[in-house]
Amino acid sequence: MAGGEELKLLGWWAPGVSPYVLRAQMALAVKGLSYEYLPEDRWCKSDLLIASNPVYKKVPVLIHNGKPICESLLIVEYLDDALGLPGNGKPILPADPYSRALARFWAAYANDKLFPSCAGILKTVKQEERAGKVEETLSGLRHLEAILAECSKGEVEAPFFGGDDIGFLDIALGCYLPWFEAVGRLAGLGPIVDPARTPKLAAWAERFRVAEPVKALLPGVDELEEYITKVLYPKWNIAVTSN
Ligand SMILES: N[C@@H](CCC(=O)N[C@@H](CS)C(=O)NCC(=O)O)C(=O)O
Repeated sequence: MAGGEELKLLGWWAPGVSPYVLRAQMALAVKGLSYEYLPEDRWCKSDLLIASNPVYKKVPVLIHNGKPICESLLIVEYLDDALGLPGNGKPILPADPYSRALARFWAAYANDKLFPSCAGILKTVKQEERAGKVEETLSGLRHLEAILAECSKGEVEAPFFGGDDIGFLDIALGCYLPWFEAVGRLAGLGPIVDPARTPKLAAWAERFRVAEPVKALLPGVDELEEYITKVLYPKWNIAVTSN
């Protein structure tokens, strides 16, 4: 609980595997806010989750002084708006309106296009469809490479999309890094964020992975692979094959 504020996060039972929950946790960590983590189970959702997110019944949901906020990107923005008090870390969103709009655009792109394409690599079985998903993913990463180059146009290269500090787009994209790695391994593709194809993005990923305070939240890729194959493959009706 932060300075009289009550914060609860409805999250996932398996830590780190939901990029959306991870995103909310990263934002809370960057803000230095403490909160109560309430794990949810897909097969047995709590009354609190159903009451808090009656439309989608999905996590994460942040509950701030009893008021629920749904959708991971909105939670990140909300933390900045509602709890951007002095002492609660630096702002996550850029101050400049145009930079804010750009950060929001690319965060939505990562959410709606890039990650579904990447997860789609594992969900598609037909060779041709899978190759299409791989190309969509790599093309998305090339876009982000260009954006990162744009953010780092100054004389000294900025370490993050947010400049010297982790910002909105860093969190929006960084929560997918374990997934990119796991998908690359499971699909036998090698690194998806590959220094040979997208060198700036690969260097950013390396910096982000070890950055405080997000590094402690990132799951091990072995654990994530196990979750994908044991929990998600059956849900997606995918037979486990040895790669
Ligand atoms: N667009 C949502 C996606 C949230 C989402 O898909 N959450 C998954 C966990 S990874 C969930 O709650 N799944 C439960 C279900 O589908 O019933 C966000 O960004 O918060």
